[in-house]
Amino acid sequence: MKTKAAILWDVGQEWSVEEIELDPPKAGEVLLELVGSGLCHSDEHMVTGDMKLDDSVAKELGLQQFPIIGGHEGAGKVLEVGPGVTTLVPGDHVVLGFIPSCGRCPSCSTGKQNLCDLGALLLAGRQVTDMTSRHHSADGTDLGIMCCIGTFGAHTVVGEASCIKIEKDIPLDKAALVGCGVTTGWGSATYAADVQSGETVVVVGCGGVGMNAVQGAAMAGAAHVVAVDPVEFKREQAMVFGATHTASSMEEATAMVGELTWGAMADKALITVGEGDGTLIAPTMAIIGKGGRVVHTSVAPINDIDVNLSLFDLTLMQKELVGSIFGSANPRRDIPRLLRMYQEGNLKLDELITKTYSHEDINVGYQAMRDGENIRGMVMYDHA
Ligand code: CXF
Ligand code: ZN
Repeated sequence: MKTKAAILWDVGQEWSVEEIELDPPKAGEVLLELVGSGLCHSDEHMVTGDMKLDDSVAKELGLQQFPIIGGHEGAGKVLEVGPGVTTLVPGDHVVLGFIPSCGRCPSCSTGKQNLCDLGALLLAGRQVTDMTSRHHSADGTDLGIMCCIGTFGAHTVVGEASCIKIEKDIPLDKAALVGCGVTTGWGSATYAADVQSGETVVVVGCGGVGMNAVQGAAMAGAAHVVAVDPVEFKREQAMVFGATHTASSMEEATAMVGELTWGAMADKALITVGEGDGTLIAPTMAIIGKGGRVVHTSVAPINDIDVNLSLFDLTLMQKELVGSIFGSANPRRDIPRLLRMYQEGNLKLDELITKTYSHEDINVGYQAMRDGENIRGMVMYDHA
């Protein structure tokens, strides 16, 4: 079938919205009509080249990252299922998890679906089922798909492992956000940081992920949630999502946390800035106290290895620095769970969407993200 998708032909270019040819689903795959897609910073990492594998590495692994259909925060309806699909039928509503979860690998079978072995294919851009492409440009070029899903297409074909079935009365545009930003932020606070009631928590960076870390920390009962962001609008919004205090810089936040805790400093800090940066580690480790934990959720440039960190302080203050992918959450449990919380009025999703854009205006949406205007922008597809 023919459909439209936003393609990144190479690093440094704009998203190009084009008609593409989409093959029918093969074994273990499903064809979806998507409602739209969140504009997450991780797709921007493809544009800047921060997530580009070295050519030699890509060649060795037999991967071709570009051209690629972006997008990894989507939801939609199942139109068709391929042979052997057992858990979905046409008409089902699904959220796409940005990490597939097969349910059978060692990680999935031990409650760590965010570490599913199929995640190894996240940057491969091909179908998780057989490493080939169902998506092709008008001139017949095979197109990769971001995170094995490519939600910048109005339709897509994905592996059953990427689909989380949800109730049909949940608005699909809100549900889409739970495929990445919401679960990543909320899980970073509740699972990775393991925020406990009464704790002091600092969230560094309040975009689509950080805002949900604020929301998760507040929900877990933190006494103080200090939201740090240089953008005033984001600080204001953080108060709506449960922050108790805001700061525009780490210096300001450090002084504030010192006062709030009578010098004990924070129990937990979460790094959720749009682009991970090794120079942020030392100031964030300094904002937590003895036995505290810093969770690193941001995606940093793929080849960066430099970090500034006081190993003296790490040892003597027995601090922890941990990474977290997908908020250390289990997509098959947590996506439906978060959506249930939304339906019952206990999780904010509507307030996350600052602005929606037409498919054609996707680059306008990304410019707004760069300019700090959006908590979450979304592109919405016209299926009329
Ligand atoms: C990212 C993590 C790295 C691969 C792409 C998706 N997570 C969320 O945006
Ligand atoms: Zn994302």
